[in-house]
Amino acid sequence: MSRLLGGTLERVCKAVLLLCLLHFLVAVILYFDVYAQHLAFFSRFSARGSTRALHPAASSTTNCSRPNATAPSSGLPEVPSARPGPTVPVLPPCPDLPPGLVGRLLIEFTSPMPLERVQRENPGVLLGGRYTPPDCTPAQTVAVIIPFRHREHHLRYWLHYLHPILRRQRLRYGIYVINQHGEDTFNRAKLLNVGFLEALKEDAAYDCFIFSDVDLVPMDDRNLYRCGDQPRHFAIAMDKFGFRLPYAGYFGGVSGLSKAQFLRINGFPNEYWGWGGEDDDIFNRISLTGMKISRPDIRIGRYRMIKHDRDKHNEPNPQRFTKIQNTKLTMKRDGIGSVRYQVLEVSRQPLFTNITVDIGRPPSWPPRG
Ligand code: UD2
Ligand code: MN
Repeated sequence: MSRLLGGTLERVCKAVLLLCLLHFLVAVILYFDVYAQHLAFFSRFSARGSTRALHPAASSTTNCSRPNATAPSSGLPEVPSARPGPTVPVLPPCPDLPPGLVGRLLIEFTSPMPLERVQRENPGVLLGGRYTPPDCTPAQTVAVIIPFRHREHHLRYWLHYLHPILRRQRLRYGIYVINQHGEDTFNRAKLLNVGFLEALKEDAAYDCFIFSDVDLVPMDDRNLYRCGDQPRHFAIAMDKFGFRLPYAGYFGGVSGLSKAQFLRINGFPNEYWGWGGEDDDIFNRISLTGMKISRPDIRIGRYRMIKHDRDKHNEPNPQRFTKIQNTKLTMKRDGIGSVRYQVLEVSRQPLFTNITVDIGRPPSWPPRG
């Protein structure tokens, strides 16, 4: 009897032991599954971290205290999660029409604008004035080139207004201030050529170049700073011209060319010293190569210019009228292929890259052509 009882007890014990073992096995399996999920979760985070390191501006945060603040929600489709493996998420292409644009903007140049304030307002902009949208992949990489000398006051307003606009436009961009060294006659177009070459040295990915005066701010963020299949003129309706195009062939202020378009016209002329004419020469180059200029809608292409006096080293160029008659002859020899200059300093500031350059001085007698 006791033997029978002992046998039953043994069987029960074995069954219990087996059950325990089974339980333990299930627990182990479940544990590893959860652990694997955790791993995937964390590696997704660290993948984002490394994207930030590669595209530092991706760490941008929305600062709603600044004017023209971006709405926190992007309105873009959710990025598919990287489950189950620890893969880097692929961001969707940026939409053609960026969500969250404001439209017409209030632009004024009376409130004080210390650089520290502008830096505080733009925490998402990375050293050198670089930015990459955190939530989508832009089709282009845009270098904004600003010809510059002694206009720090204008530059602060420009940075204050343009950084939030360019961010809202979901651009991957960099800002290059090309600062003419010395006090010789100013040469805007040559500085723009330098900007093209130097920006490409900084990042070979640039494929769109926006050339902007330092004193011009768009009044509407739907005026998208991108390149198209034709060279683009952005600043078509300025307050100083009564918000109208001053003449049909006007190409001054702010313009944009893709890398291919810029090379096709041999870049800009280097031989326009002093004020005026260089923008007409660029217009001629575009027409002579059979391209057409594209423009935004007149209501969207409005700009405010910061009032200023003519700089004494940017006096009207007396040769400009004859020079613009000869673009056809000069554009082959004078352009991006013939620009000579010396970079004196490259300094990456929080909101822009400053490149100080010696571009020489005008010849003491008028060059041929
Ligand atoms: C007009 C055009 C400009 C150009 C120029 C003739 C407009 C709004 N702009 O400018 O695109 O065609 O005529 O050359 O019509 N700059 C300095 N420091 C100087 C001088 C010039 O930084 O001492 C830069 C700065 O970016 C400035 C730009 O060059 O915005 C054009 O010079 P400007 O503003 O003195 O001449 P403006 O307004 O007549
Ligand atoms: Mn101006």
